[in-house]
Amino acid sequence: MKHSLNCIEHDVRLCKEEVIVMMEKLGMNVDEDEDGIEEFGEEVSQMLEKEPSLEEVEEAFNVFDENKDGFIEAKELQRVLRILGLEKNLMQCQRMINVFDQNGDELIDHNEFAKLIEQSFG
Ligand SMILES: [Ca+2]
Ligand SMILES: [Ca+2]
Repeated sequence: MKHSLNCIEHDVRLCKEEVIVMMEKLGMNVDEDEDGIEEFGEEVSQMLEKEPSLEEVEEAFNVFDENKDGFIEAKELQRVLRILGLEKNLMQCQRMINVFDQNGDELIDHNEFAKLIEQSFG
């Protein structure tokens, strides 16, 4: 159990590296007509450069939380990863969410997201 959790955490960290690479690529190709990607890219790279402030974490959360219900679900994570060029199936996204889901509702709330940022990017 412990072992598999470590693997998942490793997975998440791998994803972070992939995201950074993708953000760099996006940074070079932001003249596409996809509104929001440029802004999203800036926010993510700012987030990665330094300790994110509560406000920045909140902004990032809102990027993920497409339907604005205050929770990030697997589908929403999948959507953001897809924007970044990472194809993950729903089960992989759910697994990533479950690593940081502390109250067992299979969703990431604001508090859990803040911890995720801390652990993944800190
Ligand atoms: Ca949501
Ligand atoms: Ca939760």
